[in-house]
Amino acid sequence: MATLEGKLGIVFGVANKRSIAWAIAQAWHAAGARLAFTYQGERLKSNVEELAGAFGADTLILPCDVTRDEEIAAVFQSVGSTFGRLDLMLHSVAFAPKEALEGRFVDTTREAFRVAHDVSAYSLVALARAAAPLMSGGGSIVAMSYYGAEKVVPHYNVMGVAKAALEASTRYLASDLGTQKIRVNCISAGPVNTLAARGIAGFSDMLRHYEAHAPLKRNVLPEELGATGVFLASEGAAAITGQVLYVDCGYQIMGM
Ligand code: 0WE
Repeated sequence: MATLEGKLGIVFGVANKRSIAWAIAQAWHAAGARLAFTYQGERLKSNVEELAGAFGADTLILPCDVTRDEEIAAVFQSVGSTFGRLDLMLHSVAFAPKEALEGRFVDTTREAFRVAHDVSAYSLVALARAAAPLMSGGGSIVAMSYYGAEKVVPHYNVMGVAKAALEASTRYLASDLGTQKIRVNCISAGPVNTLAARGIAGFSDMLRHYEAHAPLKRNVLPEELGATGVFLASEGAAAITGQVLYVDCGYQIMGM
């Protein structure tokens, strides 16, 4: 495995042990990175403290609602004074109101559209802008996407449009930040049974559909997303920026 020895990173989006953010954080940590974590709301504070606390009692754990500029500023203030520098950032944050992920896309309200884009896409721009001044030796920013950004997946609806904005933002950020040796990429993951997927009608049918149709005839494992996260953070990916990497057992290449 590539080494991230001496690298300093921040992880947005751990909710519990099943989170993709946690899988990538564990892989970054195992490769030698020192990490800071943020949590969204008091509800998730103890989960993140219990998980990230395993990396040492001095692990930096900070609250961050990514829709609040002052909370983002406070996070990078703390990271700056504790780490002095930053090399890695993981964005694994998304939200659309539940009603928007049911029924027809055409019925998406202005408010659901705004919230989905604010939390799931604009947040990458705001976090990248705040992280960049700390990435004095260059850096790697990784964001999580999904196939619904490019093709219609039933009920993914406004989240698909927000992921399309996230992927386009990745390209514009990669262009702006390339001169500072900061790379920005997306991992487009196949479906994973996380808190975000729980309660989505038909999710287990979707897992079976991927098993039947993906070239590898199975679903992606969280540790495989971790390994891709390590690759994108490593020197092996030094010439890769602005890309969407499909980690989906090949599902995305199929036409039928
Ligand atoms: O990006 C996602 C899910 C993100 C998500 C999940 C929820 C559930 C709870 C965003 N907002 C909410 N809001 C809630 O209230 N995925 C890639 C997983 C996912 O979600 C789907 C999928 C897949 C796959 C929703 C409908 C159809 C497919």
